[in-house]
Amino acid sequence: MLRKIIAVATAAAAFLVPAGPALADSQDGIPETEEYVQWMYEDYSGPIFDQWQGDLSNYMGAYFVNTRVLVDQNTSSVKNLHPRMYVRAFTGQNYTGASMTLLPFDRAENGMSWRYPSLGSFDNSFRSHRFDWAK
Ligand SMILES: [Ca+2]
Repeated sequence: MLRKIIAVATAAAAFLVPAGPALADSQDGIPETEEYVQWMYEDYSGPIFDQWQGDLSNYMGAYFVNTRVLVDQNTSSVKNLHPRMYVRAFTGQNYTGASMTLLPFDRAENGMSWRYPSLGSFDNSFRSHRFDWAK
């Protein structure tokens, strides 16, 4: 009987204890590891939209944190904080249109980077994004 109680208690404890480190919180306004972060203005300034890992096929109903400002076609600087995955940002919904690739965090090569303080012709154009394991 005691052995059974201990087994049940152990199972309950295993269920309650998190399996690993806490995940980053999307849309809490804090840039964290494995997030794709968009800012309304250049140089990573102004309203912010931080999205942990998951893809977004459109930005309908997506607002910069603590604002009533839509993210859709309103981004002017970006960072990819994922250490291994690429981010592709698209000018169309559902990953269509022209796209720009961000390298994994802290990487730069061949004129590409993990961050862009301004977006040139892509300014105010992004409408979806996804994480990819390759460029
Ligand atoms: Ca965050």
